Amino acid sequence: MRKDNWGTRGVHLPLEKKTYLQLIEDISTNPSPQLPKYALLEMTPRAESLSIPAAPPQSSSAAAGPHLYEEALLRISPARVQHTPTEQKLASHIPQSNHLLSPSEISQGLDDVSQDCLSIKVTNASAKNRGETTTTRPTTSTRTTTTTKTTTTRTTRTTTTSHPTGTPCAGNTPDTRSQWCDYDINTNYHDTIPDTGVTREYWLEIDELIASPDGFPRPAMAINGTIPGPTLYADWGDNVVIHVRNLLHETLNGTSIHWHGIRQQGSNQDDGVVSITQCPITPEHEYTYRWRAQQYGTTWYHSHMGLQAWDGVAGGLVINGPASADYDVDAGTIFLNDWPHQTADELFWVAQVSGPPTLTNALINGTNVYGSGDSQTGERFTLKVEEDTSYRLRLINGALDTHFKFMIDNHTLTVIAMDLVPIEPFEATSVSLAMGQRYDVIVKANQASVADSFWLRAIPQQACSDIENLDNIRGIFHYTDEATIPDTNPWPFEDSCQDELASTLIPKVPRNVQPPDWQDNTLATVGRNPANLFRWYLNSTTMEVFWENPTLLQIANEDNVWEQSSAIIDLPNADEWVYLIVNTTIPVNHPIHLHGHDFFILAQGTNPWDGTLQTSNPPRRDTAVLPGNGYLVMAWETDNPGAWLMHCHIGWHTTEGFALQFVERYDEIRSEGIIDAKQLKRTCNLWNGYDEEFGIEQHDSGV
Ligand SMILES: [Cu+2]
Repeated sequence: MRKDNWGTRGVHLPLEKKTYLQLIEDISTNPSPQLPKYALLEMTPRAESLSIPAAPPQSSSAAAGPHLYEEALLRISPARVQHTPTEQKLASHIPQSNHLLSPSEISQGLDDVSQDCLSIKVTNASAKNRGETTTTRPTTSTRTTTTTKTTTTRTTRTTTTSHPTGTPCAGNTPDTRSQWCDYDINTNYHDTIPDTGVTREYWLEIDELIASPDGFPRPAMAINGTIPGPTLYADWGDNVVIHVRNLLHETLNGTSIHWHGIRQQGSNQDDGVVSITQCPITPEHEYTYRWRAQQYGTTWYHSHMGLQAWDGVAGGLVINGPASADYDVDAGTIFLNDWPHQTADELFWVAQVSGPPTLTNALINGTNVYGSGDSQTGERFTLKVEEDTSYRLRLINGALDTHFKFMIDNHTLTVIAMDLVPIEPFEATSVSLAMGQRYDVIVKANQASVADSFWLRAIPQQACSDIENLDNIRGIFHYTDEATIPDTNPWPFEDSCQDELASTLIPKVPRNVQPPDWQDNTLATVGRNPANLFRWYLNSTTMEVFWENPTLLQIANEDNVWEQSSAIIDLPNADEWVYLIVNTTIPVNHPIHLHGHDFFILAQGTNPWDGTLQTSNPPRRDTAVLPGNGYLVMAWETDNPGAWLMHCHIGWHTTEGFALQFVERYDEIRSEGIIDAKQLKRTCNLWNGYDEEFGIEQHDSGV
């Protein structure tokens, strides 16, 4: 059993802890590479003032947040060997004299670092012209500036990715959003992918820190020093290469990054799921993911180890492409997260023993207020808009256990995509987002005559969520330069954790479902394991898989006899239609997420099911709600060889075993070069060595 209260996956490493002032003192007197890097982790009386939320400056239309934390800047010793571009950049902002940084120095450093966090490298000569698309693709173009800069400063870094062969698309304009050069919104992206010849390369570092996104400091984990992590951008058809470095050695955490909803056709090993597609990335080591942006739209990436995703290891992922309706400005991602004042890992023990705990607060793009009156801390999310301009908002529910309804008072929303699937636009006053789901919406700023500012709300649905700061997950949508406190009222809504109506979710590229070649039923139940801890079961099996023995390693070793607790279902045949009926008699909703596929929703509702199936262009997406005491009938084609996880996206439930895995086309996984056995074994050997040295214990389902 772990004894400390956060993040630890095993025994505690006896690192010398120091306060901020001690560290600065150390650096001043002895700038040696041996300085402890993580001296700031302990929550000290200094921590509160250390964790100033400093939102990087963005364009006027862009949203506030995410926060970059001061520690991310300060903890790097200038004398240390700098092994990544981000670290080099961070270090360059620490004055040689090592005096305490002034707020303006910090601000300047954060600004530069926030640019550098994106660390894009585009390996295509024609990509240098991308900066000229400013007016049509605002969010991308901001980053494109960075591209040129970082590329030139990294001449010593070589890239092993393929040489450019194709043609990037310059994008579209506010009046031609349905277009995408030789392609458009009607192109069937399931079969057709632009060859851009562009490889986008990113460097991410996962580290521990004290963060106070709502003004309350607590231990957290962050990517490149921000919560949420930096939004990554690509264009439809690009190759994406991401180097992930694990710096979680204070808490002895392995890690991985899963690219939620990315199809990973032919690249199953880059799906980033520990115990399934890889061993954990060992602290102080790097793992490189490579995949193709076959789809486009809005998604996110997050750790797929333990509950790290909900302690801060998550970020937005935007793939530019056509859209099913026009808009003026891409306002970027809006991340909705619950945010307890204890770590998810600490609360996991409560969840296992006595059920889901009340969570303290929630954040909009990594920021919110907490408390009231004079004791209120934190800052609200703000979004400045111009009258008569339309904005695309990319909503992401990255919560652990909170179902949100999103709305902006007095403004209607035009919904244009669900997950990575463009849909026929429909109007709504609010949208319902289960954990793991995304909706892209367009809002027209046309209410300036009514008020200067309006509440933008993420409302936790009490039917399935429990947040202390319930009615105060709000940002400000404002027309004036300064955000003033709005005096506006929410749209009426029904408190509910159901998906949007299937009749409104009509995929723009229609696809029909054929009769099943294979089908199965699975019943979701909950019970106590021998240790009297809650576990979820699918057909009487609760998943328990092991970090050191991922499914792909077993396949590489030619094993094909699975442990019952692996919860593996074999789908050996190519291009068959699979139907899976998931049912539960327990009144708890579960957002079901399938890796490697956008699945079709043939039926969904509360029991009893009358057997009706929608096979003509049904909704399809990567995450859908299994209603409490209800059913979800899913279908997909076996068109993607690999080991694919299916699980409930409630953090507690995933870690409590609510998961299955499908080994799709076993023979081809082995024969088609999908497994890079060398990389797989190297990662596992490193992890096993670390495990042996520190005695890491696994307390959860393994995914
Ligand atoms: Cu669940």
